[in-house]
Amino acid sequence: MSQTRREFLRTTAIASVGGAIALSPRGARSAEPVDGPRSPAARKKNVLFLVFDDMRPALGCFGHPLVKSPNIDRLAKTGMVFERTYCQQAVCAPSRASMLTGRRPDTTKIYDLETHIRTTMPDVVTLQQHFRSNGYFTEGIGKVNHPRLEDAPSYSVPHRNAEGGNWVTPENLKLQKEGGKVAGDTYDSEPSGPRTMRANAFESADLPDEAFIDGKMTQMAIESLGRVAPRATAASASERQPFFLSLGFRKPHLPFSAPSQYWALYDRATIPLPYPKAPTNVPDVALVNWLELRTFSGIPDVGPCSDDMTRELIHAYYACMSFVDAQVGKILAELDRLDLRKDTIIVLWSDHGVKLGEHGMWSKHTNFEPDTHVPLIIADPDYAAGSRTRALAESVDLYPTLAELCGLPPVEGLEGTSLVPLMVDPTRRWKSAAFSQYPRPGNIMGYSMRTDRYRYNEWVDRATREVKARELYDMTNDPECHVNLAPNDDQASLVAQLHGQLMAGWQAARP
Ligand SMILES: [Ca+2]
Repeated sequence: MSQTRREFLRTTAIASVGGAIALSPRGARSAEPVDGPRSPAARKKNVLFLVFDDMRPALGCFGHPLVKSPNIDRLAKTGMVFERTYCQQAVCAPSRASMLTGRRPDTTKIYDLETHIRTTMPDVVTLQQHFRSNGYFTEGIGKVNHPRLEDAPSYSVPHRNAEGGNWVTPENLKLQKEGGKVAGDTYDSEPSGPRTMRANAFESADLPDEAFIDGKMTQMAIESLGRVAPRATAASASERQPFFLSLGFRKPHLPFSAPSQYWALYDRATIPLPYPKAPTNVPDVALVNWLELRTFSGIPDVGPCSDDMTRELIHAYYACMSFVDAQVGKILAELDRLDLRKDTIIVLWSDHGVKLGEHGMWSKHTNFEPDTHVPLIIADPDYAAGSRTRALAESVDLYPTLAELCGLPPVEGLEGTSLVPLMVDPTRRWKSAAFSQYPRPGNIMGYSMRTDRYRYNEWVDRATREVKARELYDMTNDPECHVNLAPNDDQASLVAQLHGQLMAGWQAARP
């Protein structure tokens, strides 16, 4: 383990010693609403929802020692950092469908990248739709739902995407046309998509941000803010209309393409290598062959990435993190310029995390911590700035949280819990567990539970309910999950206890 990595783990451990700590900008322990909740007659707050793709919480404000994210860190200082938030399924479409409907995958029945929510839940009222039906102007730009799965009833105006592809350099555009790898029919548990040529897994180009799709989408969002600002700030209540703008970035998803100025922020030699082995005693069903990365040119079809390639891929991922961070900075500057910050809730969230070589694997599609752990920041001008919590949160909590923060009526059937009480008191008793799941071929579902101390997984035959395999990781003493303790005889009583807690499910874990 490198010095940097040890320091990071120690910092994380120290940060967790005191549990949740809320610090106001002046450093005082305070979590009371700054001005108290607004009266119903007060101006409705706007929502700016920043959605990222495959972003793990590798950010300065989450304690990462290397990633440079000054703009997101500044955003964090105006709101609350939820240090331990977990997605409900670590792949794009199921995670987004779950968050946007406020239901878990076993309710949405969306486990793949092809099923539209209106197929399985034709009458569901989505998060944005709820705002729209309560008088908000709702708009979606970029990857909010999974591509081709956008939902018209969610928006006041048609959803828009920026023009552009995954690569910008002549070398990669040529590879994409001829000579690149042909993406396979399937990878991991994902269903078939269109057969496309895959160029390199990363690229650096000395081009402006706007040459890349996320740079273009940022400009679209800035233009949109200019259009909605007059209505959102109208003096007359009859003319005033708040907005809910969802902006879905494509990065830091593969391919890791970013302007060269963001690559230049990092010294590759200082990037520590991840622990490259699967956990001892791990069942095969928990693992993936990371075919998503293997479909890119230059990546081996079998076997591990070399240490050099591992560092280059991580360097590329960090460059993408700083690239999207810079886009957040532009949007925050525009909100300030339009004087919208004082009336706008800003949310930063990612659909899931990724493995960057941990356990000898890449990308997502598992129940491991790097895949299920997501960044979440909520900055509401009415609540204490610069606060943090270690309480367990889930993506499915966002819907009831935003509805409550904006004074919207509650919605029946939501399966998350509003996080507003934590924004008032970050140290209060909260959920006893967060839940994720991931399907595998053969009608197997991996049910995963993160408690304060443990991650416990069961791989279940969905027809017979037979538990085919179990995993138990002690996240306090083994934070990188080197050893699956579930087969150990001396863990039997703990396994039995956690099994009971998993069976009781999210309903029993509520605060
Ligand atoms: Ca994703």
